[in-house]
Amino acid sequence: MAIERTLSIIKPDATKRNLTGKINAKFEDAGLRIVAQKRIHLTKDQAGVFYAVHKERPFFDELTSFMASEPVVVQVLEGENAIAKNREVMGATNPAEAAAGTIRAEFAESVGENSVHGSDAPETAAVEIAYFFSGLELVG
Ligand code: DAT
Ligand code: MG
Repeated sequence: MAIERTLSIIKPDATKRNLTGKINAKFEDAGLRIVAQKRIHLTKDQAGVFYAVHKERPFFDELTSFMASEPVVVQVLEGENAIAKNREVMGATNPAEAAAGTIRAEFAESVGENSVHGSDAPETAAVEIAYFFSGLELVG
């Protein structure tokens, strides 16, 4: 297994409820290291570029409005097999289907407002990390 980096976002439903620390504890307990982190307020257009892969989906407008509704915390997580490990800690997209103990099972409000984003593959992780962070901001 390789040391990987993945892009994580703590979404507006979670920042609004002051859950950043509880969610970060889940990452750290799973052995993921937060090597970069910042709180930003995305515009709807910036959220649209980030989620461009979903632009033809019926929920795209709802998704980008939601992501721009409140600040988010964007972060880079590092560790063994970090991309898959983070997806495991997050739980299924729909919180009703998320395994017990996962972030989405514990905190997500709905399939749309599901508390966290995590990259799904090495290629998307590289693009998503570069969208939010410069090399100087990544401190391993
Ligand atoms: P994930 O965030 O687990 O990678 P995804 O990439 O399929 O899931 O979708 C991106 C986000 O879009 C998801 O976190 C929430 C929203 N979304 C997905 N399916 C949805 C649906 N059926 N209704 C509303 N929002 C949805
Ligand atoms: Mg996805």
